[in-house]
Amino acid sequence: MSSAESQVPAHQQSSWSSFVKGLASWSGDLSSLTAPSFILSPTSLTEFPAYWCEHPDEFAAISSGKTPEERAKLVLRWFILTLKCQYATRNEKMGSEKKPLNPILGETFYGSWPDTNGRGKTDLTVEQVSHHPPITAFYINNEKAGVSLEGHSGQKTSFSAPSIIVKQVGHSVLSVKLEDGSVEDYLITLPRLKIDGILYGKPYIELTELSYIVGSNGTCVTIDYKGKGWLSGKAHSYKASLTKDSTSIANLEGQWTGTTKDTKGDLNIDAQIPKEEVTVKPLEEQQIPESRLVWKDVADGIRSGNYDKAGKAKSAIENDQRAKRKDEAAENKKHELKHFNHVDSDEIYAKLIKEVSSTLPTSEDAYKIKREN
Ligand code: HC3
Repeated sequence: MSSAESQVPAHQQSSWSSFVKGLASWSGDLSSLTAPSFILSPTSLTEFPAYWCEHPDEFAAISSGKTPEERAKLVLRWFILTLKCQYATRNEKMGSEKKPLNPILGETFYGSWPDTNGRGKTDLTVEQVSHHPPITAFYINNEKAGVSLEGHSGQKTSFSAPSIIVKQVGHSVLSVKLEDGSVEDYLITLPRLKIDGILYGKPYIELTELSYIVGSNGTCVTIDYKGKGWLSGKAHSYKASLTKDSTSIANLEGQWTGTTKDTKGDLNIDAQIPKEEVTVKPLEEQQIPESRLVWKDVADGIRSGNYDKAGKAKSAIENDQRAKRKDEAAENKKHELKHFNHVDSDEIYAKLIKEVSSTLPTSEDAYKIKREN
């Protein structure tokens, strides 16, 4: 690598080299590895579930499908559009993938997308339900449209030179209330990530292997993610096939950051359509442990380049957390989740995963939103 290609600031070259060397012997939770300041993000991972809904109209439109086939196509369209938001927006906004803030246990993030076309408002509830290992649970709901998404996300990371491999732990379930009062569920598994560009100090995400969307209505999507050099030779390429009771409905080929063609039908997608960021109430109206308030001083320090301020604020949060856990242990008290209940085995996962994979676990735990009576 020539120094002209490197995005690492000259004065951080040696700490970046040590960080990269450290990665080679690292496996487990990357969030706790200390990284050089230029690669730090001022955003906590509890904000990331908002990426699932940066096309709120597409999300709400799912229930307008009249048949299982129509709804499955709308689910697939919405899902493909979420990929660019989830895995490429930070590159566009900040020039590269950065290291997000590691949420504290119980940290919350609330947001919404206003009703812009009569389909209703969409609300987001996020809670950090585990710190070691880090797990984030979320619930996105459009009451009027009758569409919701419930899921949790964690990561297992390893280094396979020159990339970081991130196995996503968890799954999501999209539920659609139908006119006859019944509910259709779609199990969504999460793709594997390969973080490239590390040696140059310009990390970016490529998706790899397979992910699935399995409907309780007999529909099934397999998505095969391939990087550069496959099909069109373009980055972020993928192929997806949608079937209903084994009959093919759509065959997609394209880029999840760009355009997709349906070689079977009419499900052509343009991932460049405008997205809508989540609306969050002002900081003055937030309360601890709401994410932006918890991390305010750290984020201010990172944004203004005052890393000393950021470091001190981060240590204060971590010390406070250690003291809280110690007190809980001394009092024999367990941290209570605010918005979610943990279940050892998600019934929907166990029922639907069988339809697509014999290699994925037959049962997975989950976090279910606590419903008000
Ligand atoms: C791997 C990752 C943390 C996890 C992020 C997840 C998987 C979280 C759930 C979202 O729905 C999707 C998502 C997108 C990005 C993922 C992050 C990318 C980088 C970050 C690592 C912990 C940081 C790696 C450090 C460095 C310096 C290479 O960026």
